[in-house]
Amino acid sequence: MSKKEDVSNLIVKGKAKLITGAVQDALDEGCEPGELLDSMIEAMDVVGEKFKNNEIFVPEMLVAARAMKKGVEVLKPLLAEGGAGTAGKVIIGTVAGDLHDIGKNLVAMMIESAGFEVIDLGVDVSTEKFVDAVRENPDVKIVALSALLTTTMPAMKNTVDVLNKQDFRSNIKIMVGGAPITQEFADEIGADAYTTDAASAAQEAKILAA
Ligand code: B1M
Repeated sequence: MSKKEDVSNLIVKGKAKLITGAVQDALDEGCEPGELLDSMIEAMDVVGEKFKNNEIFVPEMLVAARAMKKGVEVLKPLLAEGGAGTAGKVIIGTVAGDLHDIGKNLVAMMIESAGFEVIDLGVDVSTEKFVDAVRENPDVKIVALSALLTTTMPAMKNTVDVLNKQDFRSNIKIMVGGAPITQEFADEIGADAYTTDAASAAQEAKILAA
């Protein structure tokens, strides 16, 4: 078994204590950080499948998430290319009722490494909190919303609805993403952009802020 596969297995099994060493081993073996991250994301899909099939339950999903986060920490400095907020400010958060933050954190990391200053509001972020954050940061260029549950897609819609009615609307761009989100949904709710993954989110942010 390759070191890369070792990392995936440790994520699926939720072995957070062993993950740092395993990620380092895979890198030492010559695995590219981006390639390793992709296989780690695939491991989370395996976790999701197992959950869907009732082979594992929420606690196992939680420990897998912990292992994933620890692994990403090792990769972070290698994936980040630098840049010190020169491209502008981005506010990011996972919408109300939604606690998933791994994808949102990856998007924040890639946007940051594209040269933006990122204000991360965390998870379960209310519409009011997004609005307040824009008011507190009038120079913000982009508001980025993540949702991982079909049940929190209405919260994303509500946040975009409310943002669309604010006086500052013409000064900001709204980006949305997350596993259940589609281009069609993004268009329907009046967001400015939808992207499927963290790397394309960073590319899109650069286009929107230009
Ligand atoms: Co949850 N969960 N979960 N979960 N969980 C999913 C999402 C699920 C698909 C699993 C499944 O059934 N197969 C399912 C949702 C089903 C649905 O809505 N259709 C689900 C469920 C049902 C639930 C609970 C309801 C379970 C329960 O309690 N009965 C519950 C809800 C809690 C809540 O939020 N209120 C729940 C809880 C949890 C944990 C807390 C245990 C844990 C999250 C821990 C954490 O994030 N800190 C968890 C996990 C780990 C998952 C899975 C297994 C993995 C998610 C993940 O991190 N993926 C997930 C199954 C899956 O995704 N395959 C699942 C890796 C991550 C890199 O991908 O987040 O998709 P992702 O991000 C991607 C893209 O989506 C995109 O970029 C990233 C990659 O580059 N992206 C953006 C994300 N945000 C973006 C924003 C952008 C652009 C792109 O622009 C702004």
